Amino acid sequence: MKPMRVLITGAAGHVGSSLVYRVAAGDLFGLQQPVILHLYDIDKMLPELQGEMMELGDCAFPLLKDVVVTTEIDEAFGDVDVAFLVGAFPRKKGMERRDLLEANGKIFPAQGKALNDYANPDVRVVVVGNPANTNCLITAKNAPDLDPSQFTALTRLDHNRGIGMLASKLDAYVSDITRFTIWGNHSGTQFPDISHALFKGKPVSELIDFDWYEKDFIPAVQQRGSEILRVRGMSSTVSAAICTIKHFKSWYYGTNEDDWVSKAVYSTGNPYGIEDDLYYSFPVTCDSELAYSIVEGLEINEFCEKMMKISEQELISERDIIRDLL
Ligand code: NAX
Repeated sequence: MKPMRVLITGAAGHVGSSLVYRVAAGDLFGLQQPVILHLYDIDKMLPELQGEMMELGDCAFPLLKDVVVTTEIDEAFGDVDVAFLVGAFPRKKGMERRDLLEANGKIFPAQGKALNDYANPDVRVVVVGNPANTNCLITAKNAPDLDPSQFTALTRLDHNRGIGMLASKLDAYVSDITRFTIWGNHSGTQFPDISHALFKGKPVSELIDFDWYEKDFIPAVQQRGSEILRVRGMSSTVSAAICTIKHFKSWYYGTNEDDWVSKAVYSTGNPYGIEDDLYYSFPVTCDSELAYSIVEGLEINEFCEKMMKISEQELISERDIIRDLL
């Protein structure tokens, strides 16, 4: 079987290194498919990457055919089938969102060009590095030979955070909750929507108090990343890596019947009147290998529409800031 080449950028960082060992162990494609890992980071992280490669060797993963460790972009992106774009400049104290957008905006045009020029033309891309939705837009726009549907940004962590909190509120298993949605940006404006969510087939909205939903649940999901940072002085790592894998697996193997997942995908032509040319999180089903569709026909009430628009506006203003990079 031909090995799948999986690129992880920022592979020396917290999320990247958590991903590396899981992909090597077969978490992405199952226990038959060999993989070749491409580990990419900036020059000063080379010793970290080399240490990671030694540890991978020590694990003797049966499916790991080879490891490419590099700080050269053409080598890193060469022939890759899957690209997890995790590497990004971290937000520092006192930095505004605009500063972060500008700093990270500089990273992603080069990576879009490298995907365009060196990757497998059928590559699938998951952008994790923040601001993930707008970084995804920059990457896709700099890869004109690839289709915008080959690019996605991670909101699965937000989706799973929401399901986890609902399950806890309802004293239920997470598997009993379906049709939950994150709309919009992976940021404090994201909208966690329970208006179509079901608990064992019953509407969740009939089982919980709207006041709790609006005043406690929505801000808790929106601010979960900051809360983790506050509690332990470090942002999400393993949960981010696991949800990145879940995001890709839903795409590759398909979503469960009668359910969907949240993914930030290209908004052009979406059925909910969201502005074109953004990467916006929608409810998405995946029916066959590496294809997805935005769920159509959901009724959107006034409250939901207002919340969805807030996040849309934020994405439009992010796009305005980095327009020269598109
Ligand atoms: P770390 O600071 O631990 O790691 C980032 C890594 O990226 C470092 O090794 C750094 O050297 C590397 N890097 C910097 N510039 C690079 C470049 N030009 N090319 C390649 N690599 C580069 O951060 P970590 O905690 O791993 O988080 C990584 C990114 O994920 C951050 O942007 C973070 O905000 C984002 N997250 C996104 C999440 C999401 O749900 N979309 C959740 C988890 C995470 O917070």
